[in-house]
Amino acid sequence: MQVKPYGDATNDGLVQLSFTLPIRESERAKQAALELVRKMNFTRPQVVHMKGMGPDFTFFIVYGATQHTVDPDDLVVPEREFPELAYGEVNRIIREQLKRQLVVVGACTGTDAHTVGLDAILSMKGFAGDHGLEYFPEMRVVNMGSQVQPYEIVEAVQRESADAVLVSQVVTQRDAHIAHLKEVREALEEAGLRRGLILVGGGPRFSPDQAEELGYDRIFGRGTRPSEVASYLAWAVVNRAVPQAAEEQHA
Ligand code: B12
Repeated sequence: MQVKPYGDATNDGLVQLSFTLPIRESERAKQAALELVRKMNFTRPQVVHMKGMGPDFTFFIVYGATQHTVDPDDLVVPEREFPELAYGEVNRIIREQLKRQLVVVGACTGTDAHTVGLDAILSMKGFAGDHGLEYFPEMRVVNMGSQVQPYEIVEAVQRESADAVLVSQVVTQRDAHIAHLKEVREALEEAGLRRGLILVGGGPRFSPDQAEELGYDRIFGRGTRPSEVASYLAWAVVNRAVPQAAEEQHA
């Protein structure tokens, strides 16, 4: 069934857009916002909010109607490759497969100082009603915090005999998140540590389909819950046969 956005009435196609233009707040700025939205092929545009952001910028919220429709049943939706597991299952799989704790090193790399997302995944307290990885007795978590350089991650992987590395990137200006994730992967490869390691990246502007391009095993995006990451790690222990290399390090 074809569907269309719903605003005031079914199928009116109303969409809300927000953006900032690099011009001073004025009637001309408002007209520019309306014209821009018309150029995007929205009809009946209305500026419902306009606010100066300092002397040279203006923020807008604009409503406009789209003519486009979409049939959700026609889409090919990527399936998640791993099942979501309960807390006990995650612990059991790790215990039975590894016969020791899974060692997880987590860091926010490069210049990025946003640690809240990484802590949400790693810390005992967790996020959105889920406990973080530290809560799992079969995991040992080393949280390196923010602005960690790739060589420091390499050292930590060697020192801790890590099975998994979790890298967080929140700032995306000039694609810094992409560059920083690649730097970590390259440093691990150069040190001969990539094979047998579960390499996971995450942050609000990533999506799982970026894993291949970045050379990561899994990428998590906005709103990730710690239980999803725990489930993935348990799945990866079984399906990615992590551990040949790691087993040797732990021996
Ligand atoms: C809090 C905050 C800060 C705090 C950070 C405190 C801290 N200790 O983390 C402070 C004040 C220090 C800060 C500083 C800056 N910030 Co700031 N900050 C934010 C803010 C408001 C919230 C971020 C947050 O905590 N989200 C909550 C967490 C739980 O969500 P999350 O990070 O998305 O994490 C989840 C997922 O993404 C995922 N995830 C994240 N990492 C990982 C890793 C793995 C392995 C996995 C599996 C999952 C995962 O799981 C998490 C849970 O679901 C955002 C705006 C926003 N509303 O998002 C701006 C924001 C991120 N900041 C921004 C900017 C620009 C900055 C500064 C550059 C500002 C400046 N000019 O100084 C500096 C940068 C400092 C630096 N060197 O990094 C911009 C980034 C813009 C961009 N596109 O890059 C944002 C988006 C604000 C904005 N709209 O402009 N910031």
